[in-house]
Amino acid sequence: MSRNAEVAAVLDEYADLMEAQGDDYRPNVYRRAADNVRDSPEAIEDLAAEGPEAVQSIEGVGEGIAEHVVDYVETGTFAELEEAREELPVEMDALTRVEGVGPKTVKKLHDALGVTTLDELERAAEDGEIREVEGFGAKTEENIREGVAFARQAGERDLLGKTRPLADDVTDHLADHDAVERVAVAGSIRRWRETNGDVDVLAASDAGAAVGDHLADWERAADVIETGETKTSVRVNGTRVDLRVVVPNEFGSALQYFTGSQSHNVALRNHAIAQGKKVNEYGVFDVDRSDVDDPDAGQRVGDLLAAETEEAVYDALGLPWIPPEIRENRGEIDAAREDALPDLLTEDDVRGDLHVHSDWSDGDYALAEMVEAAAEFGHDYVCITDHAEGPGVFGDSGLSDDDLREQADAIADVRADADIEVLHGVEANVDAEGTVGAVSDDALADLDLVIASPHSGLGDDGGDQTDRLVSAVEHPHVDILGHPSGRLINERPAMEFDAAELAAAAADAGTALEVNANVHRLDLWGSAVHAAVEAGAAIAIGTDAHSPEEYDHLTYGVHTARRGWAESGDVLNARDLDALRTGLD
Ligand code: DGT
Ligand code: CA
Ligand code: CA
Ligand code: ZN
Repeated sequence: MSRNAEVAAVLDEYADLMEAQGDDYRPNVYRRAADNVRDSPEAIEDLAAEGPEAVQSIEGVGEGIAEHVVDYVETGTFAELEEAREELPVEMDALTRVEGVGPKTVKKLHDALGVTTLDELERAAEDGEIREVEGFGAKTEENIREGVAFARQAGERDLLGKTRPLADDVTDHLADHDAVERVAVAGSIRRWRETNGDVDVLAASDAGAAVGDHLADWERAADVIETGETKTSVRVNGTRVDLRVVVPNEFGSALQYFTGSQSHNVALRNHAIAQGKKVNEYGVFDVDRSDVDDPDAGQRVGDLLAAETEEAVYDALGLPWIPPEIRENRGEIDAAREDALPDLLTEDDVRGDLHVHSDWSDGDYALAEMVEAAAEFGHDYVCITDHAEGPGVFGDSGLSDDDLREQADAIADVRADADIEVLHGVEANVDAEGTVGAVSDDALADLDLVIASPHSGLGDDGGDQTDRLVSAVEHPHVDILGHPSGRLINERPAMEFDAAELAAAAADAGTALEVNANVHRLDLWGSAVHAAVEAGAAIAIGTDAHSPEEYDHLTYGVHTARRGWAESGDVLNARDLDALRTGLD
């Protein structure tokens, strides 16, 4: 397997160490290089073997960084990194995972208190030592104490944005083998859960051992954890991949079982028992008419009713097939029994993207490029929503009233040449008081669409943030509440809020709640979307694209909305242009 992620992590560590020492410029250069190494389709060790010039073919990698990479690939380190580690001997990666703790904070706490690990940071916070350090207070100390617990869990589960493509690569690799009759992704990835403990893959074959070996022999499999007839586990890029191989005529029941969720399976089993049936990974069995106590029968007890396909498994239990996204034991079995399953949104239903950035704020591409890419993607319309000025991650790049007026003219020009409809919106900040700013109400009124998103004061005061979000959805010019919780998965916890109360307020105000499709956010998520759908609030799926390829994130947004039982009628951007405009008035 390639070592790109490992090399990128080392470049990031070195960037942090330089930043801790007060270097303001080079860290960003190294971080950009690290991102590009991570995303490069070429194996970094192959490039390094050719020498520094080959490494420099990766964008953003200059001569100096390329030499470090070559040294690192050959020897496991490079001289400057060792010096920097000696100067500040801390577990930088673990410590900076704590919300609000950056490299400079790490250095201050190291120099003042000798903190080098997450455990030591936690102890210092619990013992009240941090508040005594200059520049820190009791509140910061409390935030750090809370952040440590979150940082511990973070990193244990992988983002769907990493595991989903990996799972697809694994299934492609397995499908190449002649003895494989069927192959499918199972587990939490098939349910499109936003984080995953591992990659579960199921294959149908009569030659289990050969299929297991085929996975173990995959060039990207770094470690082989176990291998055998029915189960093989390997590690790819730090992620565990579990393969089960079953006989073809039990593929459906195995797929049902290994898709989960565990609580869905428990509920399904109880439903089966109530009918005198038994369901497990080997099939659905009628156990009324057979000797369930036969010790030789094992799990395959009674008359086999179904096993080959998932549809047949559910059908044998008197149920329609249930989409994996909603197999979370949130009422789907009752709904299936009553033939009242939702007709879930599909990607084809989505007509446009309502959350898109250009180089007018922090995007990297011109208006015309983003619009053309939206048309190529197949959208009927796109809404440009650059950041308004105000606090947030985008510094000084936000738009003022004047900028927005100027942008309106630029969009009119682009619209004239575009194949699709181009709407003009903005993404404004919602501050801790629920105020939408910093542009004026008049400027907001002139726009086609206004997204209000929390970017500042995210849970700083702790406690419930429902009021703040409700006042944003009640703002007369706000059409969409963007990434409502402000979470960054594994990095920053979601704000606390009452999903049902927010949903009711959004439904009353006619404001949509966003499913932000960025894989670091997926915000709102399944259960909160479900609350919105139940309350009759509209959902808006936005990719938050900052570049053309990010339009592809739509699929994550759609499947997340499906986890919340959303139908096309619930979704603002599943409407055609006329209906959308009516909704935005
Ligand atoms: P994850 O990996 O933590 O993201 O979540 P899952 O749902 O992929 O769980 P995993 O990988 O442990 O197992 C895959 C599926 O296999 C799980 O969703 C249901 C089924 N399964 C595994 N172990 C058990 C079990 O002990 N009882 C039941 N009922 N089902 C299980
Ligand atoms: Ca799993
Ligand atoms: Ca597993
Ligand atoms: Zn945005």
